[in-house]
Amino acid sequence: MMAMPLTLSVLALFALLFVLSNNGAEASHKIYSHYQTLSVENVNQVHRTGYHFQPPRHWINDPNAPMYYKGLYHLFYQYNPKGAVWGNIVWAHSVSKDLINWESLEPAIYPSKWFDNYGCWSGSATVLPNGEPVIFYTGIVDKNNSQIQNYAIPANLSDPYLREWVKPDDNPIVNPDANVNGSAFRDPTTAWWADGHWRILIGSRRKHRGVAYLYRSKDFKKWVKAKHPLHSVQGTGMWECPDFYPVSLSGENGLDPSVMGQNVKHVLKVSLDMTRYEYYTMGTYDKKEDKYFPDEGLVDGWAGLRLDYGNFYASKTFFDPSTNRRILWGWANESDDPHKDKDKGWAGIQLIPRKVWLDPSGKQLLQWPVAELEKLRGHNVQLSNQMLDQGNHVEVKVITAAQADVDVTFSFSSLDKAEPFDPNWDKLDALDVCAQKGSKDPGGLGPFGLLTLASENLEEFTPVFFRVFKAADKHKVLLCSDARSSSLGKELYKPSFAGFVDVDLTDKKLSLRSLIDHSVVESFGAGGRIAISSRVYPTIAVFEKAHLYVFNNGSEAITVENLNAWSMNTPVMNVPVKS
Ligand SMILES: *[C@@H]1O[C@H](CO)[C@@H](O)[C@H](O)[C@H]1NC(C)=O
Ligand SMILES: *[C@@H]1O[C@H](CO)[C@@H](O)[C@H](O)[C@H]1NC(C)=O
Ligand SMILES: *[C@@H]1O[C@H](CO)[C@@H](O)[C@H](O)[C@H]1NC(C)=O
Ligand SMILES: *[C@@H]1O[C@H](CO)[C@@H](O)[C@H](O)[C@H]1NC(C)=O
Ligand SMILES: *[C@H]1O[C@@H](CO)[C@H](O)[C@@H](O)[C@@H]1NC(C)=O
Repeated sequence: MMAMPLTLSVLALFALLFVLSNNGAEASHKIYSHYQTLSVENVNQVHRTGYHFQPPRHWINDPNAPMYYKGLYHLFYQYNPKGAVWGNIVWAHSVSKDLINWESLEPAIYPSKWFDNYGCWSGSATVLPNGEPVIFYTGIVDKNNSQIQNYAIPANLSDPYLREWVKPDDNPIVNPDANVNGSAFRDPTTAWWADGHWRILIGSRRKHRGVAYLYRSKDFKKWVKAKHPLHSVQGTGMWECPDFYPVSLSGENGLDPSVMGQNVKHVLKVSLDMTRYEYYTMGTYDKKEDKYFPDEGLVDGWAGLRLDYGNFYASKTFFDPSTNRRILWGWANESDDPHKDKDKGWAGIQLIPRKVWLDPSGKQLLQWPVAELEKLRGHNVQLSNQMLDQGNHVEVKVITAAQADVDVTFSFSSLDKAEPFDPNWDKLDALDVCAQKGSKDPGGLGPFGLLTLASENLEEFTPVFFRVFKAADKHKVLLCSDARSSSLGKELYKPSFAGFVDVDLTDKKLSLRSLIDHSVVESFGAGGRIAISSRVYPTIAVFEKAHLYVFNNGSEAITVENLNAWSMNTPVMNVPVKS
């Protein structure tokens, strides 16, 4: 009688061990070992993007070490050269003159030394004062995912493509000490210089506390851990991909990471492995204490400000000295499952690079797609002073609605019909408010906005819309990018992504820009005060069957004051550099 259950439990134990040994210490990416090395020949084109960054095939994740060097933008990224799921990670490498047309090179960094034999994970570039770039990255040294920090330098500084990278034998630069969790210790930042020392951050956790460890160096070679982390927050779990940089209190120009002083505020962004979302705060960097203090009133945790309220992770900025901009890259994963990614032969895109700067209010960052993107704009259609009564939708015709850029300003004559804001919603994520108050539920002031990637009879559509609420003391504006009706396809992740945007409604206008690209809708509300990206997979609304509409489902009439839509051309996307 005992034999059966015992056998079963032994089997169960083996199954459990199998799962554990596969998932192990790396919480970030589920492991599908049988797909990891299943090279793809036939790539399914249906949902591939036209102008977002992606390689011809296979899996990508974090953007790494973006930089500008000798007239070229460089982007490295986590890449599986052997399959369409996470695994076998190398640093793929691409270059561009304009951040939009990209040529690919051979992978720059891949496992080859004892200090990175089990993986070359994310990191950053620092361009030293003499103009020489150095990359810091996380090396995996054993099957337990033990993590250390390494550096790599260009083999030939005269080569603007920086084709070849050398990993010197005096690596690593940083080993975890006994107080650091060595399997949660990764993603070194760009270095900054202050008071006679270089400094970097490394993301980590101490039990449930998210931590940004600080390391200092006089010579950029020997790095010593500071007594205190730069910053840490209880209950936030592993901090991945920290990003720390100054922003100017006046104007839109970006700053070199080492700029300090009166006219500067600092930004700390972290990617939370536990939620797979990011948040940021702004605050003061006390370089004497080497500590960072978020501004009062900002939420330093789950519910903090986000660079993007949708599908956006492992982001990283860099300073572009050629245009004095700070530019942000972020990764968007797929919303289908790994079996489908295996079938379609690819997974992951980088979102359009964005310029970031401080809002004049000092209370948040602003973002806008880099101006270079506008070079791809083709055929243009305009609408102006188009009235939208409740229940109306009007088509924006004669553009390629599956691959488009739309910029629209809506106006209304009064705020009176704004619906009451339920105080209980303060406890909810905006995504849940959007789930309750979607585009289909008629409202007062809103829902109004765009229906993107819509089929002609609206069996499928991804609405991006505003809803304005009246709270006790002020109006609250919700921007929602709702994937729930985006596809008739089953077993997809279809979140009702949303965020509240702090915007002045005195002029009774709200603007929206959406970058629509086959399986991604990347939207910027109120002039870049909020961004939301959704990945969606329509089954009917593909290629020329995709339509674009403006709509209003609120009782307050809305005017499309001005709308510009462009068909977007396809850039050079990761064609190999001719040698
Ligand atoms: C991995 O971790 C296990 C459990 O802590 C330990 O027994 C083993 O020696 C480690 N292996 C390596 C290669 O460090
Ligand atoms: C270094 O790069 C320059 C510019 O591309 C090239 O002319 C030169 O041959 C390279 N040197 C070596 C040693 O490869
Ligand atoms: C160390 O980090 C790993 C990976 O995140 C985690 O599984 C483990 O629980 C951590 N250990 C401690 C003591 O926090
Ligand atoms: C507008 O509201 C009507 C009535 O609830 C609904 O049938 C329709 O789907 C809504 N339109 C959109 C775009 O959600
Ligand atoms: C992207 O995929 C969805 C659906 O599988 C997950 O729910 C997200 O957690 C994941 N996001 C990241 C950043 O990995």
